[in-house]
Amino acid sequence: MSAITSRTSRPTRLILIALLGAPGVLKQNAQAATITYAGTESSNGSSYPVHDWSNPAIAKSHDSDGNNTYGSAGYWQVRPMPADPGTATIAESAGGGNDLGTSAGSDPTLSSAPTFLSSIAGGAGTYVNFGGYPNFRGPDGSVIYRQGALSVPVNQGPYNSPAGNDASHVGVPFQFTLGTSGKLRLGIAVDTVADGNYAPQYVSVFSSSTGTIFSPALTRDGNPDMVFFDITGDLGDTFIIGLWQNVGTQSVAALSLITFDGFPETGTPLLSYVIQDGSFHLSWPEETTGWTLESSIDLGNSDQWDPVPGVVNNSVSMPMTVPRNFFRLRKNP
Ligand SMILES: [Ca+2]
Ligand SMILES: [Ca+2]
Repeated sequence: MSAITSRTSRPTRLILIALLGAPGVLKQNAQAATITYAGTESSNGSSYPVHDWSNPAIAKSHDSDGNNTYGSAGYWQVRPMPADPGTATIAESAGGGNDLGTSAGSDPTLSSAPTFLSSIAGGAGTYVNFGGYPNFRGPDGSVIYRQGALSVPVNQGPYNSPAGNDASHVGVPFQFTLGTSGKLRLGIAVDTVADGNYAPQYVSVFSSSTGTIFSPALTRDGNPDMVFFDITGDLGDTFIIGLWQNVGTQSVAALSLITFDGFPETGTPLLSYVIQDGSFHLSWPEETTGWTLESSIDLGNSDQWDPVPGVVNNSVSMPMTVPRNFFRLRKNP
């Protein structure tokens, strides 16, 4: 057994140097939004990652920020009820621009708004929660509810879709606008009302600068699906979600859960060190590119910095042979 010490730090100096090395890094140029389909998580009758969206004990395939729960940056869980409500049901109509049920007098939508949104609004439809709907975990990852939904008419179109020209209709369950620039992963849970007829064939996200970005075709089988999109945008960018059903199958489509997750910060990598067996080991995240590790043995007099040799995959080990040594990551010009 060897003694190991570990510590991470993000000194102010390192950030300052990073900015000097990359002039303009703080400049916020307006850029066109981007939308990318990121994957679908499905419950299938023997595995329940969608039902367990907030439960870190259940493995997730598409969590972007590494804590194994969806909705870490914010969520709306539409109109859940006690798990065994007897004959109680919800069937309440809602106009366009509604608050997604957060102000409902009984069994309201549970929500935590992400800091990067300036607004979010539900589409016209009906809040529903009936016997036989699946049980979902609550936001605490533990309490079990019978999950409700916002059911919207799929009555716009026909429009082009992956199924073909004028092959599908669409309804809009919600839209949101960013209050700051950033990158987020949006999760949308559908096929959540125990009947695939009320599930969408596709989920889409639209922005004026990207047009409509579709998911692949979903399996409309009454087993919940959670569709993820990665979105980058600037303050004021609006994103409109669509639920699609092919011509001849269109009716209504239900939305039960909206989640937002962030991404690990990539602007300034975290430099970590470990001392093990008399060697000093420095590293920073392997996926980070564009930084050079430099060292100086005397900050006060010369401020002389030299590249550290032997770095492989953002990692280097060196013997502890000098009385003191300073290290920094410098952004490559
Ligand atoms: Ca997460
Ligand atoms: Ca399904």
